Amino acid sequence: MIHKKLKPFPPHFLWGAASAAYQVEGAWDVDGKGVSNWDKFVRIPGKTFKGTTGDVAVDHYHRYKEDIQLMAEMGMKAYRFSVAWTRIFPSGRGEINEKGIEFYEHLINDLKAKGIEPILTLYHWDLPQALQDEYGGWESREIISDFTRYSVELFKRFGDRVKYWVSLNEQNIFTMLGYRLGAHPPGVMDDKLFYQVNHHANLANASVIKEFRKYVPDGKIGPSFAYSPAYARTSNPKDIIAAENAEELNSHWWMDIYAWGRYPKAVWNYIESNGLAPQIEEGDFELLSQGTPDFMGVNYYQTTTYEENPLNNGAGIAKINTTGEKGTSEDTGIPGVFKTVENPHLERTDWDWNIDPLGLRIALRRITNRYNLPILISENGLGAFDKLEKDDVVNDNYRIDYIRTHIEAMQEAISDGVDVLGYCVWSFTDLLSWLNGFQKRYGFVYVNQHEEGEHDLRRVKKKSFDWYKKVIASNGTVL
Ligand code: BGP
Repeated sequence: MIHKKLKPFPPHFLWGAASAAYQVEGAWDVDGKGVSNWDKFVRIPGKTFKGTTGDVAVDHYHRYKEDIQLMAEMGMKAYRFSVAWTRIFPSGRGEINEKGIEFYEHLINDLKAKGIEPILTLYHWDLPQALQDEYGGWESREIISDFTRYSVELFKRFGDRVKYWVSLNEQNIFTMLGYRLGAHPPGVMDDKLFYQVNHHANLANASVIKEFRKYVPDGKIGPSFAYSPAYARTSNPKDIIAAENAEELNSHWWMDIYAWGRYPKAVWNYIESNGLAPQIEEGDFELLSQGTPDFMGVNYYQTTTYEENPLNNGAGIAKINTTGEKGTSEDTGIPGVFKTVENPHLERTDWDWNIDPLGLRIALRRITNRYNLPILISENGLGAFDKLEKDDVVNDNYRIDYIRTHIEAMQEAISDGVDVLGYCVWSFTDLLSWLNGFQKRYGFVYVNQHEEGEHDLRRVKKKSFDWYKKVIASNGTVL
């Protein structure tokens, strides 16, 4: 559909950028912070690119003032960040660490003073290690009350100033990589446990949303889902059903429960017949239906194309590209269900991520059609090798192209009738990429941080910085 005239972005549109505590803060053992699962995992040899850790990350903990000053200079309207649970409750529960509260207190106040709307993520993957050791973290239902207690503390402390909250960041990714691919902590590969862990995370998500209503009645909360719309490789019905399987298993499985408190039927019956269904207890679905969100947070990076995957000798779990050597990722699948395949119509990044702006419009329309909820684009951006040139210049024209085309697609979707609350680019400063180290960069601000060699952590504005500044100032009319 071509619109003769595009709808403008709404007047208070949240033009922003996003980050996560472990990826920016550093100061991993400072001011009473406890040890998280990531603090531990990165110390296991071979787990991250060149053994990178977030011990220092980009030192945002000590340099947040400078970073916020840069955000203000850019004119940013919103900043999405996450709280490190281990700063607030070093052992996950029990005594509160006031020093941790103080840090976020200052961060939030500083943002507000500069007219930047804070968007607070409660959980962006850094689980207190103490809870993993004590009861297996997400593997136990005990996590529900501990996560709720921690979240309620933040609602009480910051609910008067923070109006936008993200509950869980990319539950689909942290559980998939943690419990199916074994690539994130706790490094497990167990399909049945994967579904059980997800059920607990769903309950924890619903429980905090339910509590949120009591403490922050005028706020908005939702999870951030990593949505990669499924395409079929051909019009062969066998490829179409493979893509439908992927859409249901990889997306509706999570978004249906968030929005409606129920699991999609086809997936439930599939996992049940394969002995993978989670244990449900009385009252679970009641809680799930009471804890529904105000918006769907969407982290969009790419679409995925699927084809038929035979049951016998079909493709299974395969290698992911964490080096930036183009073409080193392999197609992956579930035998008898689907298999991924390269899309010949799309360019790929050096990490083999498809570049597909139109896919964002498709994503936004599909979510709107199915759930009819407002959408916060909580992440979107391009990971690339940036080059710091002479006189501190970074010419990241490829990033400008990526973001521009995605903003255009977002405006098309708004014109289609999608209610988009805001757009957070991943990321503001460069930061640590979980498995890819500091070489995979996303920021508008270059940070001189590397695995090896000179790294004085200085901040350098990239070309995209000035470009996005103009986008914001013109409310998306100058792209
Ligand atoms: C999302 C995560 C972010 C961020 C981003 C980029 O899945 O929510 O934390 O890391 O992806 O991913 P990567 O660093 O692997 O390129």
